[in-house]
Amino acid sequence: MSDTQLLICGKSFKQDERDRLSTAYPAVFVDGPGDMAGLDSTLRASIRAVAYKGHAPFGAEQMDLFPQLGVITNYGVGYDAIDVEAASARSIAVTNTPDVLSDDVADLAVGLMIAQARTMIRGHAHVASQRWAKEGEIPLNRKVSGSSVGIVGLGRIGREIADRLAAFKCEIHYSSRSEKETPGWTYHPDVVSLAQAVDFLVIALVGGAETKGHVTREAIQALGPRGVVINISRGTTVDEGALLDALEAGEIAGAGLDVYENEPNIDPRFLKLDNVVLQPHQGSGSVETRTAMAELQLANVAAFLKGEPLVTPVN
Ligand code: 8YV
Repeated sequence: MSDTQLLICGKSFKQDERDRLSTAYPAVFVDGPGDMAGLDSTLRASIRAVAYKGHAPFGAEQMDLFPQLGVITNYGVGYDAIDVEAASARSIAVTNTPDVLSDDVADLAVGLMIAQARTMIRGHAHVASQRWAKEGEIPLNRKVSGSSVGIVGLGRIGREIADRLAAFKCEIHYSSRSEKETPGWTYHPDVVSLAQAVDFLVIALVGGAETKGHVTREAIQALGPRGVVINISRGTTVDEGALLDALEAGEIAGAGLDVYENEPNIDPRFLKLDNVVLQPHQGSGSVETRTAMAELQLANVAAFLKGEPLVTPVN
């Protein structure tokens, strides 16, 4: 019988995060869910908790490898990689790391809007390549303050984005499953009417099957030639082919993206565009926030192993 109760799964865990977990509890590490079956069966039989980080699917097949598994603690607010229904059916709890990352993700969304509209990437290249002195100013660009913005999904992160943009004197519109109590923001029951009403469409939906392709080709086209798509949620929430078609054809003005359908090997069509600002899924990636996420994940592992209530349960 092994005394290892914790499985740390995810090659994107930083060494200090792994160390913190394995100092707290005897642990074994695998790169991803695909490596779990390779663990020794005696070891698998003793695992009671998984600390997971990543976006590779973690489903019933993997859960069934661990007869004593009681909790999967996800490092991240989005748990679309984990089959929560399969976990619930096996009485396995799932936890995530909400709230602690909302500020960072909202900051990045606003940063992407400003970087795209004010052509900051071009501006940087103009200075760095010394063209400024030779060629003078870059072309005029586009004002963000006071513009009309549509938030797709007014959850915790969506609200943080809206609050920030309200301070930028933007006109706030939103779509969500139901109308929320908001300070004078305009509700749209569907994403097409939302897109018609605004210039910037900021996607802050949860991921997963439920929201796959939620921002449709029709919605992207409804944005029109001044429209900019900002996505800090999951690549799956947008019809990515339709987005690329619209960007290439100039049917919309541009995009600021932190997430893609195929990460990290994104569609090469993105790389040829000059109307986009692309980030490597770093929404929660500040030292402060990642530390808070790691602590919250460990707190959930600890609560479970001590038989205490979970801090941030999902199911
Ligand atoms: C990732 C995220 O968790 O919280 C989320 O849903 O997408 C990110 O914070 C992070 O990149 C680690 O995989």
